[in-house]
Amino acid sequence: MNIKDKILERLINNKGMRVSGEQLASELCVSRTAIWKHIKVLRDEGYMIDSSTHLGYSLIETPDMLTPGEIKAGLKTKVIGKEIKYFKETESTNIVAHEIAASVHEGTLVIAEAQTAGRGRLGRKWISPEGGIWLSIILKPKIQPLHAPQITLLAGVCVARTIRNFGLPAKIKWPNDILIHGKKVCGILTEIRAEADLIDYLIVGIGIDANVDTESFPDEIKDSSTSLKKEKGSKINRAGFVRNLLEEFDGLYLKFQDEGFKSILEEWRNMSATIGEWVKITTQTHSIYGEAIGVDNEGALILETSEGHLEKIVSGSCEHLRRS
Ligand code: BT5
Repeated sequence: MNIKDKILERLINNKGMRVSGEQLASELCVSRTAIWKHIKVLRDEGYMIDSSTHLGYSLIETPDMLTPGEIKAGLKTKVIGKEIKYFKETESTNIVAHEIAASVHEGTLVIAEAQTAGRGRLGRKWISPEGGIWLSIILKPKIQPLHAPQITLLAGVCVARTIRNFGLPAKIKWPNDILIHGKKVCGILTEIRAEADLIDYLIVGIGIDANVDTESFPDEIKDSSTSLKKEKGSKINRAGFVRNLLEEFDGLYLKFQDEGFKSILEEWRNMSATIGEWVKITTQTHSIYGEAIGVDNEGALILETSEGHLEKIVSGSCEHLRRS
């Protein structure tokens, strides 16, 4: 953590109280002038910090931003989010993650306030205005490339848990959407770089419509999408949400490494909006209709077709249909 983030962490932990400049300077082994300069930068970033020569600094208000300092204040994780690359705006956090993946530690987070070329699966566009949460986590799991879809399901459980922690009834639509009351609030894009049988790195891109106005989305998705703000009736604390998400991810990813994917499956099934539904699956080559009856140990969807055959779907787009 750099000095500015350390100052911010202390101010956040003592919000509303005074933190003396002299104490900060001696704890962080820098001069009082250096502390003052960092405080000035924090103010420029939108933090309201009161200062008095004798009593020190006091944090009055934090901006609604996803800066590393905001996210790291009080973050309890072992691997995820130890390193954070922050952008006010970037093309796509997944693109940045690909660029840096080889040279950073596992668990590094790339996060942006807005994306200009957010991407979904199969070249689809992901709308990413300010107010959302657009992030990518870089992982280096020791699994075979064919098991990568398991990480998408793991990420889905983490997002659904976090949304539930915030009091909303999230469900997972296979393979990569999180829904609230049947509407999409989050999409997950997992991309890998692999050689032969080993994954070099894996990027989990997660997009959450947190405090965005989905009413301003294009007509095609206006009615099928929603936001946390809309469902809750008020804005959520985005930095707090990201912190919680990273903590859920950290815990579940370690469990996945220790105990394998099976340990996550039951929770996924319990949160699934897809199992028991009649669905249309579109793959690269064809479409299949049937009832989703389960997910196997690899994360593939098991479908019972109208002819009574069992089909295993490893990847594809899934549409929930009404029962006739
Ligand atoms: C996804 O693709 O749902 C994966 C989305 C992943 C986005 C994250 S944001 C951080 C990281 N960086 C990136 O560049 N991407 C990841 P897919 O299943 O293909 O769904 C895409 C479809 O969802 C689009 O074709 C639209 O119909 C719809 N859509 C686009 N933007 C949306 C939004 N903000 N909220 C809800 N639906 C959206």
